[in-house]
Amino acid sequence: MTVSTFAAQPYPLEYDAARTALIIIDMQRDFLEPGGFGEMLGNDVSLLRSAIEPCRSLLEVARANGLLIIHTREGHRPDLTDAPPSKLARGRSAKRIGDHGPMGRILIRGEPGHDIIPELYPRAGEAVLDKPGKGAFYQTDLYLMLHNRAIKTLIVCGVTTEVCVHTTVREANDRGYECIVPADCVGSYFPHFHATALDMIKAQGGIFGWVSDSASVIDALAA
Ligand code: C5J
Repeated sequence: MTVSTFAAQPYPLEYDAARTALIIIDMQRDFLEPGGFGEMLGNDVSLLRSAIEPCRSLLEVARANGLLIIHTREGHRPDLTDAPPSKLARGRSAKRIGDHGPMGRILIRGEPGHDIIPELYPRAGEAVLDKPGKGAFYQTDLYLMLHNRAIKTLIVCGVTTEVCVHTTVREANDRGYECIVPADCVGSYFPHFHATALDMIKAQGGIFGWVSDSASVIDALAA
């Protein structure tokens, strides 16, 4: 075991690269691309797109260092049997999950908008985890994947900071994982939620985890 340290808040985080995974949450075309579902709902997707380049740099270093890499996608079966009626009804918007959107059926597995953006596209051999909920542990085999590789530390990136990233960090924290979130590798349509969500993670001595930045995490992994 080789112990290294990530510079982070509220204090440096010790980790073993062999027991560390990079998890990239929901960097999907429908959330991030102009013309997608996110923009159709009136959101400014540039607020999410700023996370792409830092994520790409971190992904490259994680690949070079042999970290376990897991990409997630939020979405549902075409027949919507795995989508709670409350989620389908939410927002009362003109377009809902399963309806036809600019990039195919919205948040449906196999549709173009559901897939991961080209900049961060998974390589052969990297795990892609389809999740029906916000948290990456909910109704997936993520726990099994991490347990079988004796993973202890999770570097959590992706979108959106206060929704799927936060839910996953909370789920991971309750299961005993130490999560570090590079602030520039996560994004939200709501800058104040983004800032507060990061503050909440590192508050009270790191109640949910640690907050860092891509440069610090990359420096540590590449050292
Ligand atoms: C994610 C969402 N990925 N905002 N989903 O955060 O509904």
